[in-house]
Amino acid sequence: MASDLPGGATVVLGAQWGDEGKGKLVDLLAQRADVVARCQGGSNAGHTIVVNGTKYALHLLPSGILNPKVLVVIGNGVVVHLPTLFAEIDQLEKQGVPNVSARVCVSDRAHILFDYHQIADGLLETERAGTAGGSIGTTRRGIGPCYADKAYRRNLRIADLREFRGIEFEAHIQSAVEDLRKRFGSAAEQALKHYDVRAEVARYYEYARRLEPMIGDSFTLLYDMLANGQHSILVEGANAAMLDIDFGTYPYVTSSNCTIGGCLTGLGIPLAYIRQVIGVVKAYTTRVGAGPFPTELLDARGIQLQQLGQEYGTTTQRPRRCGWLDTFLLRYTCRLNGFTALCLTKLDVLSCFHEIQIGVQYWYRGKKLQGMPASLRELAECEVEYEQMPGWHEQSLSEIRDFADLPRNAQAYVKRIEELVGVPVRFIGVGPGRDAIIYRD
Ligand code: 2SA
Ligand code: GDP
Ligand code: MG
Repeated sequence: MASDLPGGATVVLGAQWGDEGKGKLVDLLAQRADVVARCQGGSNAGHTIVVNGTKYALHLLPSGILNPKVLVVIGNGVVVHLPTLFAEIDQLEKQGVPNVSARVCVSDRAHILFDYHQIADGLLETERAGTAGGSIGTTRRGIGPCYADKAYRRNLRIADLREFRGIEFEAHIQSAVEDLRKRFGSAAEQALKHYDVRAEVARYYEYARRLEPMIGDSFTLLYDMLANGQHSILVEGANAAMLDIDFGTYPYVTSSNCTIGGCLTGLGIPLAYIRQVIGVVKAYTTRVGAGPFPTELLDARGIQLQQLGQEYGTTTQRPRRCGWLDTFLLRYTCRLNGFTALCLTKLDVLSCFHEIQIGVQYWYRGKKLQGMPASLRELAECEVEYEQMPGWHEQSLSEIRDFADLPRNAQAYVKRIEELVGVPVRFIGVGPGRDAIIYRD
Protein backbone atom coordinates (compact mmCIF):
# COMPACT_ATOMS: atom_id res chain seq x y z
CA MET A 1 0.00 0.00 0.00
CA ALA A 2 1.21 3.51 -0.82
CA SER A 3 1.09 4.61 2.84
CA ASP A 4 3.36 1.78 4.05
CA LEU A 5 6.89 2.79 4.93
CA PRO A 6 9.70 0.42 4.17
CA GLY A 7 12.56 0.25 6.70
CA GLY A 8 15.35 2.73 6.04
CA ALA A 9 14.67 6.33 5.10
CA THR A 10 11.81 7.88 3.16
CA VAL A 11 12.30 11.47 2.09
CA VAL A 12 9.47 13.96 1.46
CA LEU A 13 10.43 17.06 -0.56
CA GLY A 14 8.68 20.04 -2.12
CA ALA A 15 8.68 19.93 -5.91
CA GLN A 16 7.69 23.55 -6.70
CA TRP A 17 8.14 26.80 -4.71
CA GLY A 18 6.96 25.48 -1.36
CA ASP A 19 3.66 25.09 0.46
CA GLU A 20 2.72 22.06 -1.58
CA GLY A 21 1.35 20.34 1.54
CA LYS A 22 4.48 18.48 2.71
CA GLY A 23 3.44 18.82 6.35
CA LYS A 24 0.18 16.98 5.77
CA LEU A 25 1.86 14.06 3.97
CA VAL A 26 4.59 13.81 6.63
CA ASP A 27 1.99 13.78 9.38
CA LEU A 28 0.18 10.95 7.58
CA LEU A 29 3.26 8.84 6.90
CA ALA A 30 4.58 9.49 10.40
CA GLN A 31 1.88 7.19 11.74
CA ARG A 32 4.15 4.35 10.62
CA ALA A 33 7.54 5.97 11.31
CA ASP A 34 9.84 5.81 14.33
CA VAL A 35 11.60 9.09 13.65
CA VAL A 36 10.79 12.19 11.62
CA ALA A 37 13.76 14.45 10.89
CA ARG A 38 14.23 17.95 9.48
CA CYS A 39 17.43 18.46 7.49
CA GLN A 40 17.54 22.12 6.40
CA GLY A 41 15.95 25.55 6.69
CA GLY A 42 14.68 27.08 9.88
CA SER A 43 11.58 28.84 11.10
CA ASN A 44 10.96 30.22 7.59
CA ALA A 45 9.15 26.95 6.92
CA GLY A 46 5.47 26.79 7.65
CA HIS A 47 3.66 23.48 7.67
CA THR A 48 -0.06 23.46 8.42
CA ILE A 49 -1.69 20.24 9.53
CA VAL A 50 -5.37 19.76 10.24
CA VAL A 51 -6.33 16.84 12.50
CA ASN A 52 -10.00 16.36 13.43
CA GLY A 53 -10.69 20.00 12.64
CA THR A 54 -7.81 21.32 14.82
CA LYS A 55 -5.13 23.31 13.01
CA TYR A 56 -1.45 23.02 13.93
CA ALA A 57 1.16 25.37 12.42
CA LEU A 58 4.73 24.11 12.62
CA HIS A 59 7.87 26.04 11.74
CA LEU A 60 10.85 24.31 13.32
CA LEU A 61 9.49 21.09 14.72
CA PRO A 62 9.05 18.30 12.16
CA SER A 63 5.40 17.58 11.36
CA GLY A 64 5.72 14.04 12.75
CA ILE A 65 5.53 15.46 16.30
CA LEU A 66 1.73 15.17 16.27
CA ASN A 67 2.07 11.38 16.38
CA PRO A 68 2.66 10.54 20.06
CA LYS A 69 5.08 7.66 19.42
CA VAL A 70 7.35 9.54 17.05
CA LEU A 71 10.74 10.97 17.98
CA VAL A 72 11.60 14.11 16.04
CA VAL A 73 15.08 15.19 15.04
CA ILE A 74 16.23 18.69 14.14
CA GLY A 75 19.30 17.88 12.07
CA ASN A 76 22.71 19.51 11.77
CA GLY A 77 21.64 21.30 8.56
CA VAL A 78 18.89 23.28 10.31
CA VAL A 79 19.36 26.82 11.66
CA VAL A 80 17.62 26.98 15.02
CA HIS A 81 16.01 30.05 16.56
CA LEU A 82 15.55 28.81 20.11
CA PRO A 83 12.80 31.23 21.23
CA THR A 84 10.71 30.03 18.25
CA LEU A 85 11.43 26.39 19.05
CA PHE A 86 10.37 26.75 22.70
CA ALA A 87 7.27 28.76 21.76
CA GLU A 88 6.30 25.98 19.36
CA ILE A 89 6.84 23.26 21.97
CA ASP A 90 4.77 25.22 24.51
CA GLN A 91 1.99 25.84 22.00
CA LEU A 92 1.71 22.15 21.05
CA GLU A 93 1.68 21.10 24.70
CA LYS A 94 -1.09 23.64 25.28
CA GLN A 95 -2.99 22.10 22.37
CA GLY A 96 -2.74 18.71 24.10
CA VAL A 97 0.02 17.00 22.07
CA PRO A 98 1.61 14.58 24.57
CA ASN A 99 5.23 14.60 25.74
CA VAL A 100 6.53 17.06 23.19
CA SER A 101 9.87 18.06 24.78
CA ALA A 102 10.69 14.45 25.62
CA ARG A 103 10.42 13.53 21.92
CA VAL A 104 12.69 16.20 20.47
CA CYS A 105 16.37 15.72 19.63
CA VAL A 106 18.29 18.78 18.41
CA SER A 107 21.60 18.04 16.72
CA ASP A 108 24.61 19.33 18.60
CA ARG A 109 25.98 20.36 15.19
CA ALA A 110 22.97 22.53 14.24
CA HIS A 111 23.62 26.26 14.07
CA ILE A 112 22.07 28.80 16.42
CA LEU A 113 20.04 31.52 14.72
CA PHE A 114 20.16 34.63 16.89
CA ASP A 115 17.79 37.58 16.94
CA TYR A 116 20.50 39.70 15.27
CA HIS A 117 20.31 37.38 12.25
CA GLN A 118 16.64 38.32 11.93
CA ILE A 119 17.51 42.00 12.26
CA ALA A 120 20.17 41.61 9.54
CA ASP A 121 17.62 39.86 7.28
CA GLY A 122 15.25 42.84 7.62
CA LEU A 123 18.05 45.36 6.95
CA LEU A 124 19.19 43.48 3.84
CA GLU A 125 15.64 43.27 2.50
CA THR A 126 15.13 47.01 3.01
CA GLU A 127 18.45 47.73 1.30
CA ARG A 128 17.62 45.46 -1.65
CA ALA A 129 14.22 47.14 -2.06
CA GLY A 130 16.09 50.20 -3.33
CA THR A 131 18.04 48.28 -5.98
CA ALA A 132 17.12 47.22 -9.52
CA GLY A 133 16.49 43.60 -8.50
CA GLY A 134 14.21 44.62 -5.60
CA SER A 135 13.84 42.66 -2.40
CA ILE A 136 13.71 38.87 -2.37
CA GLY A 137 10.63 38.74 -0.20
CA THR A 138 12.29 36.65 2.50
CA THR A 139 10.34 35.66 5.58
CA ARG A 140 12.73 37.90 7.59
CA ARG A 141 13.37 34.98 9.90
CA GLY A 142 17.17 35.43 9.64
CA ILE A 143 17.81 32.40 7.44
CA GLY A 144 20.23 33.96 4.91
CA PRO A 145 22.38 35.79 7.51
CA CYS A 146 22.65 32.69 9.71
CA TYR A 147 23.73 30.39 6.85
CA ALA A 148 26.15 33.12 5.74
CA ASP A 149 27.75 33.15 9.21
CA LYS A 150 27.95 29.35 9.08
CA ALA A 151 29.81 29.58 5.78
CA TYR A 152 32.04 32.34 7.17
CA ARG A 153 32.84 29.89 10.00
CA ARG A 154 31.99 32.42 12.66
CA ASN A 155 28.69 31.17 14.09
CA LEU A 156 27.91 29.34 17.33
CA ARG A 157 26.36 25.89 17.33
CA ILE A 158 24.03 24.02 19.65
CA ALA A 159 27.07 22.16 21.06
CA ASP A 160 28.34 25.52 22.36
CA LEU A 161 25.29 25.73 24.61
CA ARG A 162 26.46 22.58 26.41
CA GLU A 163 29.49 24.38 27.72
CA PHE A 164 27.74 27.73 28.00
CA ARG A 165 30.14 30.50 28.88
CA GLY A 166 28.49 33.90 29.30
CA ILE A 167 31.67 35.72 28.35
CA GLU A 168 31.99 33.83 25.08
CA PHE A 169 28.35 34.43 24.14
CA GLU A 170 28.54 38.10 25.06
CA ALA A 171 31.72 38.67 23.03
CA HIS A 172 30.21 36.79 20.09
CA ILE A 173 26.93 38.73 20.07
CA GLN A 174 28.68 42.03 20.72
CA SER A 175 30.96 41.54 17.76
CA ALA A 176 28.06 40.54 15.47
CA VAL A 177 26.13 43.63 16.51
CA GLU A 178 29.18 45.84 15.89
CA ASP A 179 29.47 44.34 12.39
CA LEU A 180 25.84 45.24 11.73
CA ARG A 181 26.47 48.82 12.86
CA LYS A 182 29.48 49.11 10.57
CA ARG A 183 27.65 47.59 7.63
CA PHE A 184 24.26 49.38 7.88
CA GLY A 185 25.03 52.61 9.81
CA SER A 186 22.00 54.55 11.00
CA ALA A 187 19.55 51.92 9.73
CA ALA A 188 21.25 49.44 12.08
CA GLU A 189 21.08 51.90 15.00
CA GLN A 190 17.35 52.14 14.50
CA ALA A 191 16.85 48.38 14.16
CA LEU A 192 19.03 47.62 17.18
CA LYS A 193 17.40 50.26 19.40
CA HIS A 194 15.78 47.65 21.65
CA TYR A 195 18.49 45.00 21.34
CA ASP A 196 20.13 44.49 24.70
CA VAL A 197 23.17 42.21 24.40
CA ARG A 198 23.38 41.44 28.14
CA ALA A 199 19.69 40.53 28.29
CA GLU A 200 20.14 38.30 25.25
CA VAL A 201 23.06 36.48 26.92
CA ALA A 202 20.97 35.99 30.07
CA ARG A 203 18.20 34.50 27.92
CA TYR A 204 20.67 32.11 26.31
CA TYR A 205 21.78 30.94 29.74
CA GLU A 206 18.18 29.85 30.38
CA TYR A 207 17.76 28.39 26.88
CA ALA A 208 20.90 26.30 27.39
CA ARG A 209 19.45 24.78 30.55
CA ARG A 210 16.09 24.09 28.98
CA LEU A 211 17.55 22.61 25.82
CA GLU A 212 20.13 20.38 27.51
CA PRO A 213 18.01 17.19 27.66
CA MET A 214 17.06 17.62 23.99
CA ILE A 215 20.59 18.00 22.62
CA GLY A 216 22.01 14.92 20.93
CA ASP A 217 24.35 13.44 18.35
CA SER A 218 21.61 13.05 15.76
CA PHE A 219 23.92 11.49 13.17
CA THR A 220 24.84 8.54 15.42
CA LEU A 221 21.24 8.16 16.61
CA LEU A 222 19.94 7.91 13.03
CA TYR A 223 22.85 5.84 11.80
CA ASP A 224 22.38 3.19 14.50
CA MET A 225 18.67 2.98 13.77
CA LEU A 226 19.28 2.59 10.04
CA ALA A 227 22.11 0.12 10.47
CA ASN A 228 20.08 -2.24 12.65
CA GLY A 229 17.43 -2.40 9.93
CA GLN A 230 14.57 -2.20 12.42
CA HIS A 231 13.46 1.38 12.04
CA SER A 232 11.64 3.66 9.61
CA ILE A 233 12.91 7.19 9.33
CA LEU A 234 11.02 9.91 7.57
CA VAL A 235 12.84 13.01 6.39
CA GLU A 236 10.79 16.18 6.04
CA GLY A 237 12.12 18.71 3.55
CA ALA A 238 11.37 22.39 4.11
CA ASN A 239 10.82 24.97 1.34
CA ALA A 240 11.22 23.34 -2.10
CA ALA A 241 13.34 22.57 -5.16
CA MET A 242 12.76 25.90 -6.93
CA LEU A 243 13.92 27.69 -3.75
CA ASP A 244 17.11 25.58 -3.59
CA ILE A 245 20.19 27.80 -3.37
CA ASP A 246 21.91 25.91 -6.23
CA PHE A 247 19.08 24.78 -8.47
CA GLY A 248 16.31 27.31 -7.79
CA THR A 249 15.63 30.72 -9.31
CA TYR A 250 18.73 32.33 -7.73
CA PRO A 251 18.88 34.86 -6.10
CA TYR A 252 15.13 34.55 -5.40
CA VAL A 253 15.70 31.44 -3.33
CA THR A 254 16.30 30.45 0.26
CA SER A 255 19.79 29.79 1.62
CA SER A 256 19.83 26.00 1.90
CA ASN A 257 19.66 22.99 -0.41
CA CYS A 258 16.02 21.96 -0.44
CA THR A 259 16.68 19.13 -2.89
CA ILE A 260 17.87 15.62 -2.04
CA GLY A 261 21.47 16.74 -1.42
CA GLY A 262 20.32 18.80 1.58
CA CYS A 263 18.90 15.67 3.11
CA LEU A 264 22.24 13.88 2.91
CA THR A 265 24.34 16.76 4.25
CA GLY A 266 21.75 18.03 6.71
CA LEU A 267 21.41 14.72 8.54
CA GLY A 268 24.34 12.60 7.42
CA ILE A 269 22.13 9.77 6.15
CA PRO A 270 24.12 7.51 3.82
CA LEU A 271 22.62 7.33 0.35
CA ALA A 272 22.24 3.55 0.48
CA TYR A 273 19.63 3.81 3.24
CA ILE A 274 17.28 6.04 1.25
CA ARG A 275 14.47 3.79 0.02
CA GLN A 276 12.07 6.30 -1.52
CA VAL A 277 11.92 9.99 -2.33
CA ILE A 278 8.43 11.43 -2.53
CA GLY A 279 7.85 14.75 -4.27
CA VAL A 280 4.91 16.82 -3.11
CA VAL A 281 3.23 18.80 -5.90
CA LYS A 282 0.29 21.14 -5.73
CA ALA A 283 -2.25 20.55 -8.54
CA TYR A 284 -1.52 24.17 -9.55
CA THR A 285 1.47 26.37 -8.66
CA THR A 286 2.04 28.97 -5.94
CA ARG A 287 4.93 31.14 -4.90
CA VAL A 288 5.45 33.54 -1.95
CA GLY A 289 7.93 36.36 -2.34
CA ALA A 290 9.51 37.81 -5.46
CA GLY A 291 11.09 36.09 -8.47
CA PRO A 292 10.11 34.55 -11.79
CA PHE A 293 6.94 32.51 -12.10
CA PRO A 294 6.27 31.63 -15.76
CA THR A 295 2.76 30.14 -15.35
CA GLU A 296 1.52 32.82 -12.94
CA LEU A 297 -2.11 33.92 -13.44
CA LEU A 298 -2.41 37.66 -13.04
CA ASP A 299 -6.16 37.69 -13.68
CA ALA A 300 -9.32 36.70 -11.81
CA ARG A 301 -8.40 33.03 -12.05
CA GLY A 302 -5.27 33.62 -9.96
CA ILE A 303 -7.36 35.34 -7.30
CA GLN A 304 -9.89 32.51 -7.44
CA LEU A 305 -7.14 29.96 -6.74
CA GLN A 306 -5.76 32.13 -3.93
CA GLN A 307 -9.14 32.38 -2.25
CA LEU A 308 -10.40 28.83 -2.76
CA GLY A 309 -7.00 27.35 -1.92
CA GLN A 310 -6.58 29.66 1.08
CA GLU A 311 -3.17 30.58 -0.27
CA TYR A 312 -1.71 32.70 2.51
CA GLY A 313 1.72 32.13 4.10
CA THR A 314 1.73 29.94 7.21
CA THR A 315 4.59 31.94 8.71
CA THR A 316 4.01 35.48 7.43
CA GLN A 317 0.37 35.37 6.25
CA ARG A 318 1.49 36.90 2.95
CA PRO A 319 -0.81 36.15 -0.01
CA ARG A 320 0.74 33.53 -2.30
CA ARG A 321 0.94 34.20 -6.04
CA CYS A 322 -0.99 31.52 -7.98
CA GLY A 323 -0.84 29.99 -11.46
CA TRP A 324 -1.25 26.84 -13.54
CA LEU A 325 0.66 23.65 -12.94
CA ASP A 326 4.01 23.77 -14.72
CA THR A 327 5.15 20.29 -15.80
CA PHE A 328 8.25 21.62 -17.56
CA LEU A 329 9.41 22.82 -14.12
CA LEU A 330 8.13 19.66 -12.46
CA ARG A 331 10.08 17.44 -14.84
CA TYR A 332 13.20 19.38 -13.86
CA THR A 333 12.60 18.94 -10.12
CA CYS A 334 11.69 15.24 -10.56
CA ARG A 335 15.04 14.70 -12.25
CA LEU A 336 16.95 16.71 -9.65
CA ASN A 337 15.54 14.71 -6.77
CA GLY A 338 15.03 11.30 -8.36
CA PHE A 339 11.45 11.17 -7.09
CA THR A 340 10.13 7.62 -6.86
CA ALA A 341 6.55 8.83 -6.35
CA LEU A 342 4.51 12.02 -6.27
CA CYS A 343 1.84 13.27 -3.90
CA LEU A 344 -0.51 15.58 -5.81
CA THR A 345 -2.26 17.92 -3.37
CA LYS A 346 -5.19 20.31 -3.55
CA LEU A 347 -6.83 18.66 -6.56
CA ASP A 348 -10.11 19.66 -4.87
CA VAL A 349 -9.30 23.36 -5.38
CA LEU A 350 -9.24 22.97 -9.19
CA SER A 351 -12.93 21.99 -9.12
CA CYS A 352 -13.68 25.68 -9.67
CA PHE A 353 -12.68 25.65 -13.36
CA HIS A 354 -14.40 24.62 -16.62
CA GLU A 355 -11.03 24.43 -18.36
CA ILE A 356 -7.63 23.73 -16.87
CA GLN A 357 -4.28 24.52 -18.44
CA ILE A 358 -1.01 22.69 -17.92
CA GLY A 359 2.33 24.27 -18.77
CA VAL A 360 4.26 21.67 -20.77
CA GLN A 361 7.20 23.37 -22.50
CA TYR A 362 9.32 26.53 -22.32
CA TRP A 363 10.33 28.29 -25.55
CA TYR A 364 13.11 30.87 -25.71
CA ARG A 365 13.39 33.04 -28.85
CA GLY A 366 11.70 30.33 -30.92
CA LYS A 367 13.85 27.54 -29.47
CA LYS A 368 12.46 24.63 -27.49
CA LEU A 369 14.33 24.48 -24.16
CA GLN A 370 15.64 21.16 -22.85
CA GLY A 371 16.49 22.34 -19.34
CA MET A 372 15.60 25.07 -16.85
CA PRO A 373 17.54 28.22 -17.75
CA ALA A 374 19.97 29.52 -15.12
CA SER A 375 19.68 33.10 -16.33
CA LEU A 376 16.68 34.93 -14.92
CA ARG A 377 16.73 37.26 -17.92
CA GLU A 378 16.32 34.26 -20.22
CA LEU A 379 13.63 32.80 -17.97
CA ALA A 380 11.72 36.08 -18.00
CA GLU A 381 11.69 35.98 -21.81
CA CYS A 382 10.51 32.36 -22.02
CA GLU A 383 7.10 31.59 -23.38
CA VAL A 384 5.16 28.73 -21.93
CA GLU A 385 3.34 26.27 -24.18
CA TYR A 386 0.13 25.00 -22.58
CA GLU A 387 -2.14 22.04 -23.02
CA GLN A 388 -5.79 22.58 -22.26
CA MET A 389 -7.85 19.98 -20.44
CA PRO A 390 -11.55 19.94 -19.55
CA GLY A 391 -12.29 20.52 -15.85
CA TRP A 392 -14.83 18.75 -13.63
CA HIS A 393 -16.59 21.97 -12.80
CA GLU A 394 -18.37 22.22 -9.44
CA GLN A 395 -18.04 18.54 -8.59
CA SER A 396 -16.68 18.39 -5.06
CA LEU A 397 -13.85 15.91 -4.52
CA SER A 398 -13.51 16.27 -0.77
CA GLU A 399 -15.39 13.09 0.21
CA ILE A 400 -13.81 10.85 -2.45
CA ARG A 401 -11.31 8.23 -1.23
CA ASP A 402 -10.95 5.97 -4.32
CA PHE A 403 -9.28 7.02 -7.54
CA ALA A 404 -12.01 5.27 -9.55
CA ASP A 405 -14.64 7.51 -7.93
CA LEU A 406 -13.00 10.74 -9.10
CA PRO A 407 -14.73 12.49 -12.03
CA ARG A 408 -13.36 11.16 -15.30
CA ASN A 409 -11.72 14.51 -16.16
CA ALA A 410 -9.95 14.63 -12.80
CA GLN A 411 -8.57 11.13 -13.42
CA ALA A 412 -7.42 12.23 -16.87
CA TYR A 413 -5.65 15.26 -15.34
CA VAL A 414 -3.71 13.05 -12.91
CA LYS A 415 -2.78 10.55 -15.64
CA ARG A 416 -1.63 13.31 -17.98
CA ILE A 417 0.69 14.67 -15.27
CA GLU A 418 2.18 11.20 -14.83
CA GLU A 419 2.76 10.93 -18.58
CA LEU A 420 4.36 14.36 -18.77
CA VAL A 421 6.79 13.89 -15.88
CA GLY A 422 7.28 10.14 -15.86
CA VAL A 423 6.73 9.60 -12.12
CA PRO A 424 3.68 7.83 -10.62
CA VAL A 425 1.20 9.82 -8.53
CA ARG A 426 0.70 7.63 -5.45
CA PHE A 427 -1.21 10.07 -3.23
CA ILE A 428 -3.88 12.63 -4.13
CA GLY A 429 -4.98 15.31 -1.68
CA VAL A 430 -8.65 16.29 -1.80
CA GLY A 431 -8.85 18.48 1.32
CA PRO A 432 -6.74 19.81 4.21
CA GLY A 433 -7.75 17.13 6.74
CA ARG A 434 -5.52 14.15 7.58
CA ASP A 435 -8.04 11.72 6.06
CA ALA A 436 -8.72 13.73 2.87
CA ILE A 437 -6.39 11.65 0.71
CA ILE A 438 -6.60 9.03 -2.02
CA TYR A 439 -3.95 6.27 -2.08
CA ARG A 440 -2.99 4.67 -5.38
CA ASP A 441 -0.82 1.61 -5.71
P1 2SA B 1 13.99 33.02 3.37
O1 2SA B 1 13.16 33.58 4.49
O2 2SA B 1 15.34 33.64 3.29
O3 2SA B 1 14.03 31.53 3.36
O4 2SA B 1 13.22 33.49 2.02
C1 2SA B 1 13.81 33.28 0.75
C2 2SA B 1 12.78 32.88 -0.28
O5 2SA B 1 12.22 31.61 0.10
C3 2SA B 1 10.81 31.73 0.19
N1 2SA B 1 10.30 30.95 1.32
C4 2SA B 1 9.12 30.31 1.29
N2 2SA B 1 8.27 30.08 0.28
C5 2SA B 1 7.15 29.39 0.60
N3 2SA B 1 6.80 29.02 1.88
C6 2SA B 1 7.65 29.26 2.88
N4 2SA B 1 7.25 29.10 4.16
C7 2SA B 1 6.12 29.89 4.67
C8 2SA B 1 4.81 29.17 4.42
C9 2SA B 1 6.16 31.26 4.01
C10 2SA B 1 5.30 32.37 4.60
O6 2SA B 1 4.77 27.98 4.66
O7 2SA B 1 3.83 29.76 3.97
O8 2SA B 1 4.60 32.24 5.58
O9 2SA B 1 5.40 33.49 4.00
C11 2SA B 1 8.89 29.88 2.62
N5 2SA B 1 9.96 30.19 3.37
C12 2SA B 1 10.83 30.84 2.56
C13 2SA B 1 10.55 33.22 0.48
O10 2SA B 1 9.22 33.60 0.15
C14 2SA B 1 11.61 33.86 -0.39
O11 2SA B 1 11.14 33.88 -1.72
P1 GDP C 1 4.00 22.85 3.31
O1 GDP C 1 4.86 24.03 3.61
O2 GDP C 1 4.40 22.15 2.06
O3 GDP C 1 3.87 21.90 4.47
O4 GDP C 1 2.55 23.42 3.02
P2 GDP C 1 1.73 24.49 3.89
O5 GDP C 1 1.21 23.83 5.12
O6 GDP C 1 2.51 25.76 4.04
O7 GDP C 1 0.55 24.84 2.88
C1 GDP C 1 -0.32 23.87 2.38
C2 GDP C 1 -1.76 24.24 2.78
O8 GDP C 1 -2.66 23.43 2.05
C3 GDP C 1 -2.06 23.97 4.25
O9 GDP C 1 -2.95 24.96 4.71
C4 GDP C 1 -2.75 22.59 4.23
O10 GDP C 1 -3.67 22.44 5.31
C5 GDP C 1 -3.48 22.65 2.92
N1 GDP C 1 -3.64 21.36 2.23
C6 GDP C 1 -2.75 20.33 2.14
N2 GDP C 1 -3.23 19.38 1.31
C7 GDP C 1 -4.42 19.82 0.85
C8 GDP C 1 -5.38 19.31 -0.07
O11 GDP C 1 -5.22 18.25 -0.67
N3 GDP C 1 -6.50 20.08 -0.29
C9 GDP C 1 -6.71 21.29 0.33
N4 GDP C 1 -7.80 21.97 0.03
N5 GDP C 1 -5.81 21.81 1.19
C10 GDP C 1 -4.70 21.09 1.44
MG1 MG D 1 4.66 26.07 3.94
